[in-house]
Amino acid sequence: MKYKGVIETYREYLPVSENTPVITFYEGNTPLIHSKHLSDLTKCEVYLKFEGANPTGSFKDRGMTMAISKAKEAGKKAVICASTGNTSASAAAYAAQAEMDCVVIIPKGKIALGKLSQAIMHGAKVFEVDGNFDQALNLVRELGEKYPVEIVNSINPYRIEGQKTGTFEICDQLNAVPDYFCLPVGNAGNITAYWKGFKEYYNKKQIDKLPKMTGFQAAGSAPIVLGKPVEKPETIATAIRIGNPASWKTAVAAQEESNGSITAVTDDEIIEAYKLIAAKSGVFCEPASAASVAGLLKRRKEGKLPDQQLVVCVLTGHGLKDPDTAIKSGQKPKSLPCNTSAVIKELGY
Ligand code: AN7
Repeated sequence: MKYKGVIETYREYLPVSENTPVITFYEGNTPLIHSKHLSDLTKCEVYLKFEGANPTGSFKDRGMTMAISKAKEAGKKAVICASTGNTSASAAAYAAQAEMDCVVIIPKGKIALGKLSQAIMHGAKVFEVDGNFDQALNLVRELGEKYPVEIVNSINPYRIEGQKTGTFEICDQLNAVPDYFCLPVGNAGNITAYWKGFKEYYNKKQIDKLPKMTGFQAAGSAPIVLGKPVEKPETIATAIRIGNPASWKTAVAAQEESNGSITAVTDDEIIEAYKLIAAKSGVFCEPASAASVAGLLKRRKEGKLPDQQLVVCVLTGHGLKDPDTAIKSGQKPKSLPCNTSAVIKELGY
């Protein structure tokens, strides 16, 4: 069967009609990968949902196919977003297919190189500002009010609608519902979307239980954990360098209703998990994505997650998005003369 993308596959769950032009890169249908290594390590059954396999390399594509299709349906000529990188890459690509203008506001110097290259190549009008993501999003909100540009950040409800489809896929792929569902939390759109998706699938009797929503923020950017906005958020995981999440309330609701948790992981824990997932499970995700696994390992260590649970960690973006952090985190290649004995000597075989 030919896979048709998020909108066609989940049409009955989405606010689209026959008049909605479908702007798609056949996003979704991403791999759910069993990790033997992480399962052994945690005494749980751990699966990695690799959202980095989406067409622009992150989960944002699920929401963007909806947001851009609905903007096109409404006759909008331009879209705008603030971004820590992935939203802008996705918006720029979908806007290109829709033949719409895309305006991108990014915090100066804090966007991973891969993401910036995408926005530029897809022809977005990219502006960097002296400010963080939260300030950039305020600017975008103002511009969206004053000018006929559609905001495609996750404050756009169609983004949430599209992103919830990740839930349906996971339950169908597993043929079960995870006990614990781990994911990074930045602007908190994704945890909001996933929880909505689980509840909808439950109400439609596609599943018979709900998971515990287990979100993780970076310790230097953990407003929900601290219970107050962080004015100067910092973390190596630039994707989630966000101090005042737009979907704060719905993230807390997801945590409370699911009897889950939102806690913090340090940059060191993030980088350790980032390297571990790549080296031992063969999946290369970006640092922010590794917060889900870092968090799982931390909660296991703290005794806050029992044995033998079915766990899904969402890996939200591809490792190639941020080559700088990869190169800095790993071993540099060693220079050798170009002959066999030099290589064999190094290997010690
Ligand atoms: C890889 O691109 O906010 O909690 O502007 O890129 O739904 O915000 C990205 C967020 C996790 C956090 N993992 O998701 C943006 C942006 C990756 C991300 C998140 C982001 P939300």
